[in-house]
Amino acid sequence: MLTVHHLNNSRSQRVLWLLEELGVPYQVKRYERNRATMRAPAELQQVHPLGKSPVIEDGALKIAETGAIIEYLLETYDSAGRLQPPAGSEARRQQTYWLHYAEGSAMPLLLLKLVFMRMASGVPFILRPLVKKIAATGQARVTDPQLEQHLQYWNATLQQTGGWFAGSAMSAADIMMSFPLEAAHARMTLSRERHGAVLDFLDRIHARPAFQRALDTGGKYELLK
Ligand SMILES: N[C@@H](CCC(=O)N[C@@H](CS)C(=O)NCC(=O)O)C(=O)O
Repeated sequence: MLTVHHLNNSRSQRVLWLLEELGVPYQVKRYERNRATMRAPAELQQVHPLGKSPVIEDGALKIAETGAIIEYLLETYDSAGRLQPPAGSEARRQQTYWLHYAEGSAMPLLLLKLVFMRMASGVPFILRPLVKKIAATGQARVTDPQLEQHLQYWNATLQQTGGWFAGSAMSAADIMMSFPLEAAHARMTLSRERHGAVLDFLDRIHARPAFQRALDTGGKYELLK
């Protein structure tokens, strides 16, 4: 049976959700982050040299990187095209774009924001005000204006397509993009006025039975707001 190496509160939630949407049987091997460092346990390095999640094993195959996993699952278990627009269509091209964009463009910025947010923790008391100031400046000058630009881009895209990232129906692009949207919601202040379509998207995906089943399987997901 297909195995998902799943880290709590992580990107691998998307893989569980996709498997639930497709109705593919799977089992989960759970790993817990270190509460102080938020790093994955060293045990995950026995699964993959980078020790990151998600990784899946399907028979003799072992696949890492969410985008690569999602492409493999679509090719192998979605011959009916339930979660991918037809090959050659403009919507399919859009799906490919968002599958790459999520980890290539959105997540590096969101990770930098997280680094700034946590920069002062663990720093000696005497240095803390200075480090806090540096972190606040980094957010004000670097991450926050760019993240707002990305948020506006997502909002406009979702408004234009009627609520989904690639074409007029839900696709794997929405599953891939769910994590940057969750992370942005957790790390930025979103408003109905400026980010209404993004917030509606999150409400809509959270209400899906397959999303809820994936939460039951994956355990507590603290990025949810
Ligand atoms: N681009 C990779 C990123 C993988 C990644 O950074 N995973 C995080 C979970 S959100 C992780 O395992 N972090 C634990 C650690 O770095 O120790 C993917 O999408 O699969």
